[in-house]
Amino acid sequence: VFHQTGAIVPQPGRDMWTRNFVKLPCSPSNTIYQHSAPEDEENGERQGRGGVLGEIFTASWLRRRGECFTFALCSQKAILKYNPKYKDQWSFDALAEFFKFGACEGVNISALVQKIAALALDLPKRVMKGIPLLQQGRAAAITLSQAQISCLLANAFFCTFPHRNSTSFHSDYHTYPSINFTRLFSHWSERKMEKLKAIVHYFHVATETKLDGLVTFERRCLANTDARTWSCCKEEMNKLYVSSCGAIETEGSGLLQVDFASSWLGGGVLDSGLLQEEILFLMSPELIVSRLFTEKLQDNECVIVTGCQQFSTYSGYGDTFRWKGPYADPTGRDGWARRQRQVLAMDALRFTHGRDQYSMKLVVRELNKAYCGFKRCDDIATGKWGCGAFKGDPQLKAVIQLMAAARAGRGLAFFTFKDEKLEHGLRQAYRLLRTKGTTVGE
Ligand code: AR6
Repeated sequence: VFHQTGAIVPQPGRDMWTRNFVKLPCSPSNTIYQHSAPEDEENGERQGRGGVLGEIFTASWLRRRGECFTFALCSQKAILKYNPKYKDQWSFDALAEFFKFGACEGVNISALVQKIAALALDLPKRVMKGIPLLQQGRAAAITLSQAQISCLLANAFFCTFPHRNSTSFHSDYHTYPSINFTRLFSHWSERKMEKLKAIVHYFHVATETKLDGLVTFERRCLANTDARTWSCCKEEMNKLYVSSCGAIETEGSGLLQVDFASSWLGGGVLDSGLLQEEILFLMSPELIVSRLFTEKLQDNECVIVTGCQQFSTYSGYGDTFRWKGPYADPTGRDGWARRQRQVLAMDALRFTHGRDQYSMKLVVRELNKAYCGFKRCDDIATGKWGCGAFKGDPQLKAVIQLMAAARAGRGLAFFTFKDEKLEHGLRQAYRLLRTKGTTVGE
């Protein structure tokens, strides 16, 4: 909430350990937090910080005493203390390898880990009110401050979120994406190293500067619209800009930027995935917190995030992806102190056999998905949505998005990502549709 001085302060409230809310690590109902006392309580400074959260702090404490523990080991120890069940299952080789460098682009990693621990410990002060889940079938929005998000992500770094590690059908959160960073720390690869650079850089900025804006996460659900509704649409094609140069996040700034999402928001961002969505989440890690509370998207749903900040720049894609460096985000803020950036996460259908996608039922599913995100929004920056990992037909998907935008009364900026054939084909098709005054229904 906004304090009368204009400062943003956490909204008071109470802990909610129920099925409609995020179970927070610091909740009095979190038994693992309550039961495990730190082992070396001689250090008075840690007293009162409680349970395993205090244990995280051990890392910095040991460092000051000059004990020869590596930080990777300390972090690992803290994480396993929270998750004793996984002692023999989780590996931390990627984290250990990353920590071997000691520094990343001038940031001392050990010192930073200490700060991330302190940030994680701040949770009870920063998040005083239960965070409601954005559940399937319910349109709802949550607004968090950037300070709260950084604190929640610091907890995700130390894997402290309870009940979030099991993917079993019977577990509380089996329809939610993972949030604890476990998989990011295991199974070393070049990709993981680059990802960790982006994450570590985010925490560096979050602990060194005051992030004082807000971010809103809105789940949208579209009421049932069937093929008949679409065939009655009288709108003609709206504005279209097509280019084979540029990318959604750069040339499309100021527009509603489409995230080629997974129904599990963020897809493989906390694992090995490094496609459009994962890269977007790494450049703007505040998006990762959406995984904490956004249930898997259904066919008629999407999520719009307003206000996230970009912290890094990158080059390459997939295996060639590299974290390039810091990004000083010049994007202005709206009346709610949110960055004027809107990201629309919408998941296309994944096809194994390409020909399946031309069935009207599936075309309508894609039309509805796009329309759900496009309506009541700004003009849209998009591209080959669903046409990489998900194997969609770029021409069909382009026309689907054009139709959804027309029905929503929005213009489309379409970045074909170096695909000149699609660029020319789309221009031609568009010209034809415009000249003939073809409607969405037709
Ligand atoms: N701007 C414009 N176009 C881009 C950009 C960009 N920044 N980056 C990539 N493209 P893909 P999908 C083009 O495969 O098929 C993730 O794991 C590029 O030509 O990411 O919907 C998600 O989590 C690329 O081939 O989207 C999902 O699980 C094409 O866009 C899954 O992938 C499609 O990008 C979604 O797969």
